[in-house]
Amino acid sequence: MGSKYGVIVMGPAGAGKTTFCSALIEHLRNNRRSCFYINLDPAAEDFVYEPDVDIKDLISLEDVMEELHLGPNGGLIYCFEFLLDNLDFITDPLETVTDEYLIIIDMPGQIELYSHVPVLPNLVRHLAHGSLNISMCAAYLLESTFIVDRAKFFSGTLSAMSAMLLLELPHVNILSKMDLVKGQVARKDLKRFIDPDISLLQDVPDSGLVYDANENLETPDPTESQSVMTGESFARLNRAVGQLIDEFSLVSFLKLDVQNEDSVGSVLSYIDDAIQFHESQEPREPMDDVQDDGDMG
Ligand SMILES: Nc1nc2c(ncn2[C@@H]2O[C@H](COP(=O)(O)OP(=O)(O)O)[C@@H](O)[C@H]2O)c(=O)[nH]1
Ligand SMILES: [Mg+2]
Repeated sequence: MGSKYGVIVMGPAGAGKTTFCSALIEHLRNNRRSCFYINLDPAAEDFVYEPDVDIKDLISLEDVMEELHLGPNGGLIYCFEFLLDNLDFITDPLETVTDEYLIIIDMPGQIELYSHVPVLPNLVRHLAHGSLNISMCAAYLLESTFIVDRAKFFSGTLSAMSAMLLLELPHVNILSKMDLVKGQVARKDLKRFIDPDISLLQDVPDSGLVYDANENLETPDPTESQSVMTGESFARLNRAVGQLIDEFSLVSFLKLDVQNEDSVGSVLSYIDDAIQFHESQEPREPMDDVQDDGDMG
């Protein structure tokens, strides 16, 4: 009986997923909450908190690449297919995890996982809809430094949306590493990224993203990379992407500064809401909170 609760932390490589997981674990500990940490990145090495389950104990990406002559991306997909064939590795330890725990799943950054390869939806189906019946949400991280390059930001937003549609889970989008853009972006500009405003793609004259009916009277050489990135077709593609994001209007971001406990706590409260964590919790006796705490000063 009882339910289980979890969050799957996703996003491109280097977005700060593992760092966010550590900050989340620390925050949970400080607030006397339990967590169960699962690492599914077979290339991850350094952890502040040792994972309770680590895919590296099942399969080594290095071995896969060497023995099957695969690159890192193909190797990773192989590892996930292997995991799906050996699901007990992850489902068995989860059987005994109770409803007070937050299960945190730290994912690799390979973008194909979030676009068209079906391994992740399969895994999620087993965790969320199988006998484990984990109430789960997805946290998708995007680096705030992407804001500097608007086309990059919108392509990142598109990948967040793709993951959202692929997994059909409650979804929390997070703009990570806010410390890196602090003081560099005006508050009102930042707002247009938090709740993406597609006109951002149109008001950067020097990016070539502005459509001007009088320009390009001569057709540029389409094979030149410069003309691809500044030409009208690139601008039109961007506008189409922007419009798509706008029409779905599903993507908005929470700001995350991992160094800041309040910021981590605020993101956690969105995750808790998405999985309806608090609804399940038994009211605790005040004495439960001070147990095993010798220093109550
Ligand atoms: N300045 C800053 N750096 C960060 C932050 N989060 C992560 N990093 C750095 O970004 C790099 C990638 O972080 P990591 O958590 O391993 O990303 P992952 O690949 O998504 O798991 C590491 O060098 C981190 O130290 C952040 O909030 N601020
Ligand atoms: Mg990582």
